[in-house]
Amino acid sequence: MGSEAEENLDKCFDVVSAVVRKAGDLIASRFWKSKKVQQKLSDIDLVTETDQEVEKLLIDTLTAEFPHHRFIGEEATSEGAKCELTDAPTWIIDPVDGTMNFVHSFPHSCISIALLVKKQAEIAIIYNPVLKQLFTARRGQGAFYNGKQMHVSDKKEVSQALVVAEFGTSRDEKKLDIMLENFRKILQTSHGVRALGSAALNMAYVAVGGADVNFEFGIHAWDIAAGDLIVREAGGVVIDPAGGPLDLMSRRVLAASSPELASEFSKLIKQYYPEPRD
Ligand code: LIP
Repeated sequence: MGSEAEENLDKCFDVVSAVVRKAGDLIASRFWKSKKVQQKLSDIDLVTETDQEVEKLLIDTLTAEFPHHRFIGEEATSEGAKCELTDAPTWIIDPVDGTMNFVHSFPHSCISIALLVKKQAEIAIIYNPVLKQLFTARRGQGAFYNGKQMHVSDKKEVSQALVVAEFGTSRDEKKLDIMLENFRKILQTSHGVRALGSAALNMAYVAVGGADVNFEFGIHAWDIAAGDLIVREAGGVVIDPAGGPLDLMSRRVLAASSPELASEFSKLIKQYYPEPRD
């Protein structure tokens, strides 16, 4: 039998797995219908009623079971809640990552949720309820795709890599120029680049070995908290795009199947530092 803390994490995993399934059913039931959409920070940064309802369902359910836990949720933050990570057990939640895809019924959206304790990720789930793709990880216990253990690819060189990257949800001209330059360099040096519109699923695809590198400037903690643990538990690396450790609040991420690939890729791309930080 494990320690009390381990048993508590077991319970956390069971509770969150069940509520993610339930929330996924809600997303799936609305997926092919038209949605009520509102704009957030730009006309390509959207929120729907489903984003808000799913976040509420997740937070209400987890609060009822674990009243001392804290939350960083995408929608609560956009309504003014503080985005503050402390040592307390904290769930970091993106209720619908890939909202633009959800709005258009492009079946590439997911729930992304991670539990951090003392700022260390312990549990991570990414779930695309339309294609029924469930990616899970617990610290030290490996990463799983629909219940089967998964591993990153064996790629070590950019010339052999398939890259997933996004332009993101801002229309900032400076960022657009840097990204176009980066896409050009990646197209000239790698096997190809894909942009499917969900930061969390991009990381999950690196974890499952479908893609070899993912990077993005402008994401938020809720886009990458689950993907970070899932990629690392699948044997990959997650770092700052300029090299060095990932800073969850920096709005920058680079995930890769090997340290060699991450290092070569980080030297290839032009850097961008989004403001403000989370
Ligand atoms: C978005 C991602 C998108 C990424 C953005 C943002 P949202 O999340 O799905 O792929 O480029 O940076 O993170 O707003 O749909 O939850």
